Amino acid sequence: MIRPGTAAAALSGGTIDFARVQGQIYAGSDLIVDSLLRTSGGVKKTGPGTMVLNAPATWTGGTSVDDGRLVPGPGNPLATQLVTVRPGGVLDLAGQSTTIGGISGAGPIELGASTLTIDGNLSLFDGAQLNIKLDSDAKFGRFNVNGKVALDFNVQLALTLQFDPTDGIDSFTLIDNDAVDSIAGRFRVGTNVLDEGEVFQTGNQAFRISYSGGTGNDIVLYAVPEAGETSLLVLATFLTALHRRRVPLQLRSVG
Ligand SMILES: [Ca+2]
Ligand SMILES: [Ca+2]
Repeated sequence: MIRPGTAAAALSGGTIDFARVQGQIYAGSDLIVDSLLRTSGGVKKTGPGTMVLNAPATWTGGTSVDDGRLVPGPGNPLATQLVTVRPGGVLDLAGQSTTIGGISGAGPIELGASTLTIDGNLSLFDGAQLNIKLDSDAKFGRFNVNGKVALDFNVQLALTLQFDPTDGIDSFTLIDNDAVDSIAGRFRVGTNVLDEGEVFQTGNQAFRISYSGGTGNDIVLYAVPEAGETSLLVLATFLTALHRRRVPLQLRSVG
C-alpha cells in the first residue's frame, strides 16, 4: 500500500511493482501518479483525496475507486481497464474526454460536459449517479458505448443546465449505444423513474426521454415546452375555438 499522508503528493517516475498483490493507493489529499504501476492483482484507490492518473494503466486485475476521486489524466490512461466505481468513490472526468475499457458503477460519475467512451460494457447499479452538464446543444456530457448498456435499479440522472435549449429543436444523446442491443434499465430523477417517452423538468426546462432514440437503441433527451406552457396553449386553443363557435353557455339549476 502506498500512503503519502494528508499533504498533496506525487509519484513522479519509474515503476512501482506490487507483484501479485493488489496495489492499494491511499490519497489523503491530491495525488498525481506519473509512475508506472505494475501488478496482477489490480489497483484500488482509497482515501478522501483526488488521484490523477497520468501514467498508462497497464496492470491486470482491474481498477477500483473505493473512496475519494479518480481522475484519468490526458492520453486515455484507463483505455484497457475495467473500472469499478464503489459507493464511496467518484470517477471524475474533470473536464476532459477520455476512453475507459469498461465501467461497473455503484457510485457517482462526474461527466461534466465531456465525452466518456467505453470500449466494453457500461453497467451501472444501485447508488450510481450520472452528473451531466448541458453547456450547449453541441457540448454536453455523454457516453459512447462500444458494448452493452445496463442501468440496473434505476440510475440517478443529475442534469445541470447551463443554457436555454430550444424547444422542439435541441436534443441530447446522453448514451450513444453501438450495434443493435437495446439498453436495459431506466434513469430516475429523484424518486421518479423515467419511463419511455416521459416528460420531466430540470429547472425551467422540460425534456422528453427516449431509450430508443438515435439509431433505435440510444438514450436521447428532447427539449420540449414546459407542462404549464402546454396546458396554457391547450386552454388558449380551446377558448379560441369556443369563441369562434359562439356557443351560448347554458346554466341549468340542479335539484
Ligand atoms: Ca445506437
Ligand atoms: Ca451496444
